[in-house]
Amino acid sequence: MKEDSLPASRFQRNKRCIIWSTVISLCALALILGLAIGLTRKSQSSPSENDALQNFPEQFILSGNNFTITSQPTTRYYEFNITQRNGSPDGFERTMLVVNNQFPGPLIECNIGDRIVVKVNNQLPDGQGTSIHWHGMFQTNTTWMDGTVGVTQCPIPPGESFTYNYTITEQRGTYWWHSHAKGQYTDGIVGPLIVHDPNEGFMNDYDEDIVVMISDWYHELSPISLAQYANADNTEGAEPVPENGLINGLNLFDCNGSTNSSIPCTGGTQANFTFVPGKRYRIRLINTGAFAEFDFSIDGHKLTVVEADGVAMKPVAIDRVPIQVAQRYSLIVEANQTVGNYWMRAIINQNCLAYTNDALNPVVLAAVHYEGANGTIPNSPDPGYSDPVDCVDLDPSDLKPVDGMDAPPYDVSYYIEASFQAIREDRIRYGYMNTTSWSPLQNTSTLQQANAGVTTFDTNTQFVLTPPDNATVVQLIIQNFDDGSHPFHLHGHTFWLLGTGAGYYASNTNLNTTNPVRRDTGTVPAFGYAIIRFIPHPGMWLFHCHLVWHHLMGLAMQIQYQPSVIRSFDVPQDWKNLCPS
Ligand SMILES: [Cu+2]
Repeated sequence: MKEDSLPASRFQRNKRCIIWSTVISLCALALILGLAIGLTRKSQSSPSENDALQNFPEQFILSGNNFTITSQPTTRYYEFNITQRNGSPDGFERTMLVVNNQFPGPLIECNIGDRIVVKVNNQLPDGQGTSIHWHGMFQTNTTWMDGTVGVTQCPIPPGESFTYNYTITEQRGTYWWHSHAKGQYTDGIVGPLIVHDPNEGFMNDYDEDIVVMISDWYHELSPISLAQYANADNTEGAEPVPENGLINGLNLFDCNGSTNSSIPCTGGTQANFTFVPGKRYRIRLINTGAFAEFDFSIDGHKLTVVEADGVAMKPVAIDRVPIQVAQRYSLIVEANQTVGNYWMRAIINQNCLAYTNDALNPVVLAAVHYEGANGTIPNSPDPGYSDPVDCVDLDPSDLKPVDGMDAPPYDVSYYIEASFQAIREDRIRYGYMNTTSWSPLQNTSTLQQANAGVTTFDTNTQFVLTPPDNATVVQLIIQNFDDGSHPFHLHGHTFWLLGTGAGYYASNTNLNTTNPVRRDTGTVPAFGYAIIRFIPHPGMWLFHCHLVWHHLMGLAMQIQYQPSVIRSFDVPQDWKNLCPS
């Protein structure tokens, strides 16, 4: 899609007029109806402390609201107002950071080829800069729109705005967006990003399309949890353990387990889904959490995996899916069981947690209600699952991309050691990629510097790997010296995952180059290794463990590709202005 072809044609403008007048008429009708039946929902654009935090389950049912799946590109405009407020997704009230007064945040639903324009208004209190990262988006020729504080931009200061503007080419499937400033997404700045494509290949294999976001949930703001973790007394490096888990932003909580009786606690509600007997559902499963790995299942139903991280996979039917932080799967589920009510289970794998939190019920449930069933509360028996011993991905050998591509030979290969070490004077354990522990640059970003012609970076905090300009395929061997596994995410790319294993990578380690899984987030096992290959494109790309606590302690590095092209990028002035000169 060329940029100059994007301005709307008269036909499109007329069409847009018709759409807008339809939208306006529908809005007016909805308003009248809303008033008539006494709906109390407030305007989404003017949140105040007194409004209840909004959860809109209807936004998780895709292709509603007259959305049309088409290959005709358009521009979609959004406005995100980011505020700090109280909320109680599971009935336990805490301070949250949210977009448009809703949690989970607004759905971005679009078609391949669409231009996405999001004006982000930072209405957070002083000192809290923010950004939005579009997880999994390639950002081809728009690396500055990747939304990563300290890497591709400076934070949007409180009271100010920044408009993201990028085009989604050659990508379809299931993505998400989240703040990439400190640990803010853990506090509520998250939402789904779905890209439709009429040529995705399996649109005829399902009738309904729904989003299921699962996440762990902490009852403290992320800076408080981080302070517990980043502490010299925490010699074992025990990561904070969540108090709960959520499905589409909801769950119950046992208020008796709450230690502070002065904090309002109502016990919450569970998410619920309605199945029409005989219909087939595409579930877009997204782990938007901070730390916990989940195993997802629906009692009595097979799950057929057809997509991982935006890449269509040959169908494989399984009973439960392990999903690491930041990963996504599309699962096709047929409502082919006896009409009744069934539990959807997202179970936190406690073998991946550093300690037991008595407040945590690791079995996170939602109700799947068949239309016509008696009652709504599931009574399906507990399948008696136990937690997998290892905190690893769904077996990569189960995932075969439909669009088969063998991993090409690499032009350059790098060996990277990931570790946690308490070697500084403060005795705090930091994450290292080789000898560098990442922390974001202040008042600038590596991309800003690279665009201005800077070629060397502060190696204390920035490990910037610059492959040769003519390297078309880059290989990374990541050797993990930590007792925890790490779901690594490469910004702006999907990579081939050629192999993972326990122990040390060796030159005779068996690599699978025959149509291996391609994804954007893959797990390096505890005391193990992973080998990935990717085709780099110009820009500055963060490569980091997506477990928030590990990332914040420095387990991150950057790939800089073709610095001369980065220097030639005509970056927008408002982007430059984010960094104080
Ligand atoms: Cu990690």
